[in-house]
Amino acid sequence: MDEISNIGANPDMIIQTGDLFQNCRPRWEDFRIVARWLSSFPKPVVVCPGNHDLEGGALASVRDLPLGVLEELGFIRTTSGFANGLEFTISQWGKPLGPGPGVLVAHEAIYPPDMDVPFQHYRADNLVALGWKVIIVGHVHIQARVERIGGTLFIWPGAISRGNILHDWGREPAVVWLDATTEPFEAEIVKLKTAAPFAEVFDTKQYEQEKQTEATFAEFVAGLRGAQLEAGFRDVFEGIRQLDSYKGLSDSVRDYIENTITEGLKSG
Ligand SMILES: [Mn+2]
Repeated sequence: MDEISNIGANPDMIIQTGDLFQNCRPRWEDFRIVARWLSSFPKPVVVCPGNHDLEGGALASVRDLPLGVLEELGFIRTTSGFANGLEFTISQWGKPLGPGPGVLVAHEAIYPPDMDVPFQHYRADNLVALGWKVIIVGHVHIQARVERIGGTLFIWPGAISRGNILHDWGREPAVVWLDATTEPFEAEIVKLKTAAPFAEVFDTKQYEQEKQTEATFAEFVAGLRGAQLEAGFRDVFEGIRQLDSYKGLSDSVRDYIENTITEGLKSG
């Protein structure tokens, strides 16, 4: 992170293209690490909320989530507008892309025309007609790449890890330096020298454990559905708290349940 903030000639702004968190309700320790990192930057940090940062991909949920707290604290901006004289628009995952002409920061699945992927996605060459000067892409996990197609400069900033939480792709972690001081804008891939190995970035063991407890919880709730109808929300969830299997759940799953209970009790 220190290396990123020192890249180039002191960046005016750092753009993070989404999925700042793996889970939109990260553990408190993880949230604190991210908040400390963000607060160390003297310049604006713009975050395009990703699908992992939001509940059900809905931007409205951001106010109730850690990402919204970071914005409220002034550490990040998640809205479109002007920053350092640069006009930009943010489009989070799953939303239609509107027309240019400034800089679009999008968390959508946008792939270069030579990559044919077997799932729903935008092809970069089909977006040229929208007229953006620059489209900066999140969500996809491809190696950092910069490509000018027609009048649009496409930037896939890559990721600052060597893979994702499930796969070590051995990719070279990089960021992209965008020079927006002269037209046309130019961009350059900068490989990170201090990036940590996959095994140090991801706690895959803990992730697998959390997945298991989530699966157990899902089965548990499915089994309770009938009982919930008969006994009512309050009785069932008070009952859940007393169970031994509840005590065995991971902290993040328990926090989630506690929030659900609190919200549920409020709405009667
Ligand atoms: Mn994503």
